[in-house]
Amino acid sequence: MKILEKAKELRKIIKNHEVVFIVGHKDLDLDAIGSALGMSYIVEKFKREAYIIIDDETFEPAVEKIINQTPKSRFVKSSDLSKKKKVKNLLVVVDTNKEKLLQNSDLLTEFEDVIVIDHHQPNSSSIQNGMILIDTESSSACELITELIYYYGIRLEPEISTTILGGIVLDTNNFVVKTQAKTYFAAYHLTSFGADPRKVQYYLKQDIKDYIIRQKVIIDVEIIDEKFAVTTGDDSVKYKREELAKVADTLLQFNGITASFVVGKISDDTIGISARSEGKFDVGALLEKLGGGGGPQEAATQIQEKSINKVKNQLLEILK
Ligand SMILES: [Mn+2]
Repeated sequence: MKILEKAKELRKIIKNHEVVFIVGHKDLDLDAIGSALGMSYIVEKFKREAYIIIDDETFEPAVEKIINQTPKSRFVKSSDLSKKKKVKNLLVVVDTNKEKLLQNSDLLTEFEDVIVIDHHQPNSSSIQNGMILIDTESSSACELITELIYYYGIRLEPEISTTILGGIVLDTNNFVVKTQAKTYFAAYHLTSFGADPRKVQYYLKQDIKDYIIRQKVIIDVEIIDEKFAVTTGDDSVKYKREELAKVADTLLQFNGITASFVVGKISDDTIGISARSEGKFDVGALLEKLGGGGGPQEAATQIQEKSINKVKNQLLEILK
């Protein structure tokens, strides 16, 4: 669905509440914090109070930089919600649509009114009640928030524009993945408010050790049928799910590769697969056969298993 079709209704719902709480997924990334901050500007433009719920104890470097430059009064822990609540409270979920992925997975029980603004594929465990604004065609939650900011005619400061641009740059992998005309338009609009692409690159500066770990995963790649890139992580390394996804994104950038699959240990007894596709080959449908899911272009699964090779062989079987 297109978010702008619901923009008027969204404004009405926000104005019908006194306080709006905004929450992203656990392990905040630049898209989650950027869209949450952008949403808080929209809410304040409508003269309502806005707080971002954060329970994460540690932050990845980009998110830490953003949080440190934002006034503390913008954030609230879910344990302190009652101090900020008034009679009419609204919860806006950004950058996820799954209850169990929220900063606090019990949060929904605290709110009668809920809005979800997201770009991820919904499934049976997605939030059902409330106003669900999911556009899986969009690159990022930050792109959706920028569309709203444009529609409502809200002017932004350079700092917050840079943060929101950062979310788009992260989720498109520097305008490579899921980038369409409106993605560039959002980037143009944010840049017109002074968003600084060099500062985005500073936010996204990566740890060289993580980079080397990812390169080691890439080195083992096998090309199947001249179009599928399949690679596996080291047996002794536990990978973050987003690290596997980044490797899959990278593999898609090579000539002839239409889909990529990265298999790696994500905990002692769980193996993850992250898959990416240019779109012709539906990786979501494929990974459903391995208990996972997602969209045609992005999908993942987690399998209770200790042997990476077993999982890789299962994957190869299905690919054939
Ligand atoms: Mn996102």
